[in-house]
Amino acid sequence: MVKRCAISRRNKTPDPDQGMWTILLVDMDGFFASIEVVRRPELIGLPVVVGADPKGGAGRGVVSTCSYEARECGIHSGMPISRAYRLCPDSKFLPVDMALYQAVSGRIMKILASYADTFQRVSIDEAFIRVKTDDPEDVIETALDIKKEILAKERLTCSIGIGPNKLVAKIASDVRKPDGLTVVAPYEVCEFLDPMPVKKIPGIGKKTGQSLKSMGIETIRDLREYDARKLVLRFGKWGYRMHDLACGIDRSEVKEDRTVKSIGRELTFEEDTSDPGLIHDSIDALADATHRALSNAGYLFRTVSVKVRFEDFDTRTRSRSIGFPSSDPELVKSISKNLISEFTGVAKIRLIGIRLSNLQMDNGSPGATHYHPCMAGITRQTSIYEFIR
Ligand code: TTP
Ligand code: MG
Ligand code: MG
Repeated sequence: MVKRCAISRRNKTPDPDQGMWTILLVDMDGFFASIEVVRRPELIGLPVVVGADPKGGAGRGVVSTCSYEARECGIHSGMPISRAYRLCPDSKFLPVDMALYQAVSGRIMKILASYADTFQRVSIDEAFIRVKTDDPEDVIETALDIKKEILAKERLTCSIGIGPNKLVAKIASDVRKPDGLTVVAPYEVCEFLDPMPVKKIPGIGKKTGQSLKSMGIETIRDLREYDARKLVLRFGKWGYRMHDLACGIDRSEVKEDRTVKSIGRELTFEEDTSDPGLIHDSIDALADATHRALSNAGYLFRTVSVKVRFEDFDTRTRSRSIGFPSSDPELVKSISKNLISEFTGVAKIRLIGIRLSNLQMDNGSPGATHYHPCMAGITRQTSIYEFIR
């Protein structure tokens, strides 16, 4: 049954190269929280929440992550910090120390890259590793060595998914956590994916999930067995890709991405506000902080985006591009103010953010630095007081 899905589809032949390579996805466990526990061993075994200040339940902002002990109380990333406080007021609540996490991430990425034929960092705590072997014993040994080295050097655990392609490795990495290792051989792919809900496939979110449900498709097997032509009629090209993924076919390559895509900063107000003066000052402060990060990294920008989250959590973004690469902080400010003017006076605002993208290296900049894998696409959330006090 398993092989049939990959081989019997006339128009979907497996990648001829697929047998030679194996892909690992390494994802650190409870990353920010685990790093905090390493520097404060007295927190071992306790619920630890990293994120905004809960202020006795009245705090704003969100949970960045939490330890597995805190997860047992129902706390998770992205949850309002006030809710996390209500669920487990005895948790140790700690602020985000991004500089520390980036430094640890940089060292871990170096370790991971040393095991790879090709390496792709995906986020601050996650990377794909492609190794040239399809011998499961070899790959498992590599995975165990990676785990041992990270544990010995950083005292942190990770979970690893191993599969014939990125899709399978990614889904496998999440099957057993923390400190998991899940191996899916090419002939096991359909058996592995079939029972899972379709939302396990990257790109299938709430909306697509609902559309698929209305078509009677709930599991990956339902999707795989569905007529691909009908999916294309409904979803366009994405329907075809979705069907491929449900069959365990993913030809996307592990490739090193050495460019920083964007640099952003955002802040949550202490209280929802429609005060134009406060919004104006905050934009100035955010623009300065974002610009500082941009020039420290040695980049120029072409696009400025602003993000606004209203009191009801409705979130909007607007962007404007200029015809030339710039490093001018005043331009960041003026474009941002212009873009945000559409949203002021509408409703109270909870959060604002500025992002600079379409970046290129500023080779003439004295502050130019080489790419650091931890700088890609980072948004740092911070308290407004850090900027305007
Ligand atoms: P994840 O790998 O998604 O989560 P995690 O490492 O904390 O836990 P898991 O064991 O489930 O992998 O994210 C990596 C880090 O990114 C996380 O430690 C904190 C940060 N992060 C946020 O700041 N906000 C978020 O919403 C998420 C999902 C992550
Ligand atoms: Mg993680
Ligand atoms: Mg991750």
